[in-house]
Amino acid sequence: DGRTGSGTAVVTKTQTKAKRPNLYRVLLLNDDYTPMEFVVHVLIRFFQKSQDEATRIMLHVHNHGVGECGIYTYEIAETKVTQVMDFARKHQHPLQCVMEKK
Ligand code: TYC
Repeated sequence: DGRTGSGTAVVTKTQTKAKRPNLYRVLLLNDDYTPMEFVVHVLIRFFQKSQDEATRIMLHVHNHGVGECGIYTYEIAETKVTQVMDFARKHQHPLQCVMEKK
């Protein structure tokens, strides 16, 4: 009824502004040891890239040091980073995957 036990009125405003979710960029970092084919596989498996797009991104990371895998909401970005880091560790590759606020 709009009143708390303390007799204080509570006014709730209907949400009007559509608020955009915070987005995060998931990045792969270059290193000297992870095989190129492994990185391509990671991009296909965890980021739904085609063979050609995965190869393009892998070569970009190889040549520039860092590259974008995708842009996601916080929870999804965090899940991707964990999946890639667990997969790389399992195969004993030093591949690093990080997220940054867009
Ligand atoms: N630089 C690695 C090599 O020459 C390939 C590589 C690409 C590693 C992208 C990591 O995120 C990476 N084998």
